[in-house]
Amino acid sequence: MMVTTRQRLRTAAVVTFVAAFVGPLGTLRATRQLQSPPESPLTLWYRQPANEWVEALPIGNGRLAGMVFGGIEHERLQLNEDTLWAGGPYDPANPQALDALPIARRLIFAGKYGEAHALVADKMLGRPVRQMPFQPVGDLLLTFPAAVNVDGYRRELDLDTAVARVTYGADGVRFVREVLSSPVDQVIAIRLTADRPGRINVTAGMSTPQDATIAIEDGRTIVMRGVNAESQGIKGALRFEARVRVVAQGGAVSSDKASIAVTGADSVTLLLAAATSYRSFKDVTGDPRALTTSQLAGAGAKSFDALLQAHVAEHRRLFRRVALDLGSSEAAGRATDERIRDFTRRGDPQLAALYFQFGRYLLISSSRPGSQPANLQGDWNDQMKPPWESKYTININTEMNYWPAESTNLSELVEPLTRLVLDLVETGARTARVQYGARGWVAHHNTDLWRASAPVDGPASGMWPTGGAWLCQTLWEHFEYTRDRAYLARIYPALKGASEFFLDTLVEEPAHKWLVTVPSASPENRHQFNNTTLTAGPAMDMQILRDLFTNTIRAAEILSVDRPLRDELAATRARLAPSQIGKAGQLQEWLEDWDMEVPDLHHRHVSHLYALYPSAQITVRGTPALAAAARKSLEIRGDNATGWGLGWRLNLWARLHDGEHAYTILERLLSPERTYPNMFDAHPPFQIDGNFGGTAGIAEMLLQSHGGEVELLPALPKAWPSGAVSGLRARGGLEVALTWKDGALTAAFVRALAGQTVRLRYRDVMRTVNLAAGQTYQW
Ligand code: FUC
Repeated sequence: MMVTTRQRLRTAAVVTFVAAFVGPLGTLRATRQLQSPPESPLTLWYRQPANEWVEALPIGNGRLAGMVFGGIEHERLQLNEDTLWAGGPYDPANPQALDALPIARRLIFAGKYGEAHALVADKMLGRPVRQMPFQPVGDLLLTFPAAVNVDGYRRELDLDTAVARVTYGADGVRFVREVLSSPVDQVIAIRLTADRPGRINVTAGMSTPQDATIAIEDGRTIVMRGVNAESQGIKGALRFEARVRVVAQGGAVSSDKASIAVTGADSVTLLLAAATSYRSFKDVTGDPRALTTSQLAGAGAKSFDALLQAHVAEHRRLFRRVALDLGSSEAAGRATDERIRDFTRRGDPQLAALYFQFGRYLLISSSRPGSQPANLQGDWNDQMKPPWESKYTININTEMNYWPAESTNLSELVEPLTRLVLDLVETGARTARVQYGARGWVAHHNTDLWRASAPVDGPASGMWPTGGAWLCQTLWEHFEYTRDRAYLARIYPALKGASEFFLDTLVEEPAHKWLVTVPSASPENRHQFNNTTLTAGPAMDMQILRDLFTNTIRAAEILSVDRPLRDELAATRARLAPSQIGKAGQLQEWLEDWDMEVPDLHHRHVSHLYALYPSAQITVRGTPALAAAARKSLEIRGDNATGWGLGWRLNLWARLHDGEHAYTILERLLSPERTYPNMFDAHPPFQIDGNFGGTAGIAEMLLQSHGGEVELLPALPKAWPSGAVSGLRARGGLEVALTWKDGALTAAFVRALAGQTVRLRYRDVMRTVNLAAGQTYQW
């Protein structure tokens, strides 16, 4: 008999003790009465304000994001708008690359990797050699009077409502602060209330690291107006504006040059709008003033309760599609930071479920139709020079961000990535033409707001032409899950153009006459020669191109177009270098069997295992010898990696049907070394991909759908003996609910969104069922 989370929480709610701490953001010295845990188990919560940024709680509507610190006397709401990046429209394609290309190829085939590296560095990288950073808007700062006799402090983020809340008592009054970023009304709304009238006193101001001015308009609106920064010689071309309207219920409102003060109010509502002049990667003629003014006018016409209701309803429409119960324990009643600290030691299945749902929450909050895709930090960044520019790294990280989108029923959130790829079809065509003399389009290992597509950073990471092709696979997955033919027609030019680029640039390698990419790399993993990654035909490239060509052929068939192209792609696919098993029994990462001689055997990237996950070219049942080799490679790489490195390994072990090993990886991911107190993934530093890889991995442990089968509980670990999940999606347009007990399936419901024949598997039992659209099969 399982004890429900709610029951556990009730037991834990009676704890009281005296804790002493001093935070720089408030004078909270002694909390006499500990807050009981929040009602909803899907809540992150803390007994103290955030001190570090990675303790603050993220909110976002896909576009407008904030980090809530929850200080008692000083609230800091750190703000991002997802089009506020440095620079302006630019084209980094380097015309010198074309002449250098054949030389680089000859050098690589001759084993002169050092010379090739020097040539690429000199002639083939984009100009500028780095891309533009994503940057913060600034902070909204709320100052409250000195608080005395503080008790019952709690700071929380309710994943089910997408509202951050701070509650505490001071001098006998209970204060509540609620913060949300509404996808409906396009504003951040903050409400300050107290349980006694006339007790809200607050001063609101803003600060920013940007080149901006801050002023007060009409006595009740703070206006920050600025221009974005230059970077790498690319001048800032954006204008941006943020507006904060302060509305007091009761009390008095006054303002000085840059702040607004409210005294003696019953409650206060603050509405914040922010926008830039970005319209697309080539159009910066938007009007941030008009946008923010109309957003404030729209939101200002509604009550906070009306904003809240619309916000919660829209959030729940997506969030509530999936419910996951992995069981619970006493630990579930404790504060989130304490639980992360103790996850491995105590076992805490509900924390794994919370982590899973937090990943879904983050995707809903950072990627919605009309917004930019989730970048390396989702939408949350407080630095002008963030790690790796907080951009789109497309040699694993951006793809990983979208791994949970389909399987955890958030399909429409892929839309921003679809649009990014369609932009790259245009910018990447320039790079293909100028640097390779090729048709189609290409993107290398990074892109940014301006859809830059040339190789950047340096030869070792940048000289990899397969980033765009991998992104195409993410779009193809959207079709696989939805079978949306109109979507397929929309993305077909991307698939076709990416394929054409490789038809024009694949080269026959001298030893076996296979067709290979060159110059290229197995992302970021240096081989043993000349301290470089540069090579020809790394396994990952061959795998990605096998998928790309196969998908393009199938798309052309479904759409009844391009017959000759299909034949050409099939013929070219047959000549790609095959998967090879090396002398250690491993899946070879390169054309040659170098794997055991490389400087870093435990490298974080596991690029050559792309074929096992996210692709399904290698499967345990379909290709057992290759699956065994992939397993060997994974063992050689080892279990220690960056946050996203663990996220990938988690999915790989799930695909190998090894639930116990997958679970040990999850334990590493959910440890304080890889998860910050606010549950953000630690590369370290913070990088959001590990969160998304973790969410996808948990789904993959419970349900898989590839190789023509839907498999129930393929990698269930002992740590989750009983549980239930509903709303997971499987390829083909299926929705699945499962329950299990004592480690065995008790029931499954499989609903077909479109009529089809489904092959269902649980362990060794296979059932083939014919389902009409809307019909549910019960196992
Ligand atoms: C890739 C990785 C790094 C980091 C960066 C953003 O280059 O190799 O670990 O995640 O992306």
